[in-house]
Amino acid sequence: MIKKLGLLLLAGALTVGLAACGGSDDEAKSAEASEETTAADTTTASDVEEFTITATNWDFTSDKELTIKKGTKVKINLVNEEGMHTISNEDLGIDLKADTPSEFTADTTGEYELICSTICGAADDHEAMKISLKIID
Ligand SMILES: [Cu+2]
Repeated sequence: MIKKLGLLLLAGALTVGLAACGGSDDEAKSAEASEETTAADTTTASDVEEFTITATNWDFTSDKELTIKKGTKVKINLVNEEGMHTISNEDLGIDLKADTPSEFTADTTGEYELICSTICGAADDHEAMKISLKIID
């Protein structure tokens, strides 16, 4: 009688153990699924504001004043219509090249200056290549 009870307890413990395993598997799967959903959501176009800057010698032909709402994810592209230009701003972590878009989240309000970071001509011409980027509340 005591032996049988022991077996029953053992069987019970095994069942609980297996059930727990099954449960955690399901949890892992549903966690994976929700991660995939979240990843897909962050890449939707509406979530990222995209700008394209076009540069010539020695000016920008696109908007030279950009205004972005705080919290926005931003993607900036650069097209060199003439010459070789790159754009940077250390505070925002922008290091933009013609074939490499730069992405950042606008999380600190303020006025930033994006400058041409390639010496693309005479100092006066090169230094005149500036874009103002405002991050507002
Ligand atoms: Cu330049």
